[in-house]
Amino acid sequence: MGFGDGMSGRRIQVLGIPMDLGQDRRGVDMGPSAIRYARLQDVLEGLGHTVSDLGNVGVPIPEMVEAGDEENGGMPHLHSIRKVCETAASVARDVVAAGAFPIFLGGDHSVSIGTVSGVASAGRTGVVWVDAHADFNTPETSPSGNIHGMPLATLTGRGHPDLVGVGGEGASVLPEDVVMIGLRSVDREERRLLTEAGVTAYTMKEVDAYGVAGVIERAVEHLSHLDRVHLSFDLDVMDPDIAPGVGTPVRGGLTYREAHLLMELASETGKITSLDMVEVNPILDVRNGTAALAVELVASLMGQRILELPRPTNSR
Ligand SMILES: [Mn+2]
Repeated sequence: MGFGDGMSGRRIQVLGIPMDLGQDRRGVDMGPSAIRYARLQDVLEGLGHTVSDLGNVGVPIPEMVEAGDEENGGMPHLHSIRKVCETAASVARDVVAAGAFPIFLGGDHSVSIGTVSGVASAGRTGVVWVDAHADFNTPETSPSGNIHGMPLATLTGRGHPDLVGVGGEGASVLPEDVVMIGLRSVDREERRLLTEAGVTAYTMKEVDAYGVAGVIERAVEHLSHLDRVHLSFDLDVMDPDIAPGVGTPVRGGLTYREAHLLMELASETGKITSLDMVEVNPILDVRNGTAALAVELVASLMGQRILELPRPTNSR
C-alpha cells in the first residue's frame, strides 16, 4: 500500500446519534453538535472528500423515558437504546450499501451496537476498538448496568437478547475479528469474559512496550484475512490531560502524537471502511478542545498528512 493510498476522494456520509442513555452523565448527547461545530465537514471537504450530513437519529431525552430498571433487568433505558440502535443500524446499512464511507458521531458508546451491526451487513467486518475500557460487560457482569459498558460484548453475541438482536439475529462480529487498543480499565468479571471470548487486546502496556507502530503492525497482521474493518474510537482512550471532555476519564492514555500516528497508520492500511467517534462530552470539556481533537483525528484517518508530497526516496 502506497503512501496515503486508499483515503482520497471518498464519498462520506455523517450520521449523528446524540444518545446519552447508556450511562449516567449528562452532556454526551451534545457530542455530535460539538464535533460539527469543530468544522468536521469543512475539514473533510478540504481533504478532497465529498461529504453529506444525514443529520441526527432521533433520541428521546431522559426526562421523556422511564429508566425502568426493574422491567429492563437492571439495565436503564434498555428499550429506548434498542430502538435508537435499530434506527442507526438501518441507516448504516443503507450508507454502506450505497458505497459511501460512514462516520458516526456519538453519543455514548452504546450507539456502536447499532452502527457496527449495520455496517457488518455488507459482509464479514473486523473491528478495531480504541478505548480505555473494554466495553465487554454483560448484564450479569456489569457493576452499573450501564449499557455503554456493554457494546463490544453485545456485538459478539453476549448480552441481552434485545440488544444482541439489533440489526439482525445473533452476533454481528466474531471475537477473532476484533482488536482492542488502549485498554487500562477493565472490570474483574469483564476480564474473564474477554479472555474466554478470545478477543485480541493491546492494553496501554503493549502500547508502551511496542509503540503505536508495533501495535498497529500486529493488529494488521491479526486482521489480514479481512477487507472491511470498522474503527470505533472512544475519546476516553486519550489521556485526560488532552481530552478532558469525556464521561469516564482514566489516567495514562494515548498522547496527542500517539493518537495521530494510530490514525495515520490505520489510514495507510486501506482497510478501514467505517468509523465511530464517541463519548465526547462538551459539558465536561474545555473550550470544545476534545471535539476539535476528534476532528483532527478523523482528518488523520481520512488522509491528512504533514506533507502532501510523495514520500522521499533514497534514489538520488
Ligand atoms: Mn467505550
